Amino acid sequence: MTVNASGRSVMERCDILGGYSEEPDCLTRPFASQSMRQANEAVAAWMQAAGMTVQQDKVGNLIGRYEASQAGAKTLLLGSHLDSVRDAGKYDGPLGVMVALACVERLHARRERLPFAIEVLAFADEEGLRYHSDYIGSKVATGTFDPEALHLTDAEGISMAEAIRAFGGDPDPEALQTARWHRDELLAYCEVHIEQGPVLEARNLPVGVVSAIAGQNRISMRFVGEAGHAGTVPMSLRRDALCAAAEFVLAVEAIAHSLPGLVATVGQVSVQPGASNVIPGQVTLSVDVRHQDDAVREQACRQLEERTREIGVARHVSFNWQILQGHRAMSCAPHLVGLLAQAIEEMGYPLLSLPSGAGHDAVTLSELTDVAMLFVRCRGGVSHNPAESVTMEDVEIAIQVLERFLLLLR
Ligand code: HGY
Ligand code: MN
Ligand code: MN
Repeated sequence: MTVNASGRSVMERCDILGGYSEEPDCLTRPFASQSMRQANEAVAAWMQAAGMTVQQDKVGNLIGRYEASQAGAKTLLLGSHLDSVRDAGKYDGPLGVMVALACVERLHARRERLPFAIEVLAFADEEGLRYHSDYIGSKVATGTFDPEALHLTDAEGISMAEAIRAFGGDPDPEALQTARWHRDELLAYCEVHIEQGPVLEARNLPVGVVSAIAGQNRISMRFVGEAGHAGTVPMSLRRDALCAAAEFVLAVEAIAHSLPGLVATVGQVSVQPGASNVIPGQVTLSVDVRHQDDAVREQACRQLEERTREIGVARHVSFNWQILQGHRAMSCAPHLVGLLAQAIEEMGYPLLSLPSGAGHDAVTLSELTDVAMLFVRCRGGVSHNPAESVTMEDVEIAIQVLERFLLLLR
């Protein structure tokens, strides 16, 4: 099987998966949705054709296993996630699963087995679009899932437990807290992912090795003022929740600029009651804060909370500050970074090691085993956007680097 054929197959499969969506005119594939079911069915068939045994676990992760050359061998984990953000690109997640699958397919085509088993993982929820609780799939796989999340409800009021059950999974808290592997069974986890940033393109490099993944917090903020008649309440008597939120959003931006390396984003805002002739009484917004250094990220969260208090006092509005999730920054395993680096250099490409500002399932897997990530150049660094794109040439290079990585692990 030529690497060109493998590259083409990866691109075609990402196109096919890009067609499985909850929305007709854009790609939105949330956790435990019908479109996720379609994606799992397609990937399961491709895995079986590649000589893998396939199963879907209790939360909807898809796992394809390619046996080792001998019994009792350790297992190398590869993969990424199949869920998406809203109006997503088609490579964030699926590219990593398809490149991993392509490497197994090529081993199968050569009737080759390695001295370790390979499990290709297609995680059920990395983005947290439906429940704002991220890494559900990899947390269940690694036994780090918090069963409290089962009570979270989505925009339709469906609890996570109900969604898991409807998807054919088992929402039993005990079951969801039992790791799929014991640490001693594992060799490592390696994830291929688009860079989702501009660095590789700026350096004209097809791939790069990830050194570390930024820590992040996701916060839910609410300002509560007083709804009122837009025509009769004098400006001086208003407790306008949206004006407070607007001041807060600019404060988020200002604090992010003031701390080098910090990124902070308000991605969601909802205004209640949301009528044009009513003074907004309540505004709920999301805050995403990230940094490679946990101390700086924690300092930024403290500053943001302090600014919120100041705005609330000045505008006579109350506020609710709720940290939905927090992840420490993590470093990839040096020996695995070295093997990926060696694989890249053996192919004659200059080596670049770079940190990831985006979160990945590798963060969760690092609780259980050593992790490594390979970044693939994406045009303009654009991601979480339908314009996300990679070239087939770069995908072929990623396949070859991952293949060499497997051989170096032997
Ligand atoms: O938000 C992130 O970093 C990832 O795409 N979930
Ligand atoms: Mn993403
Ligand atoms: Mn991703």
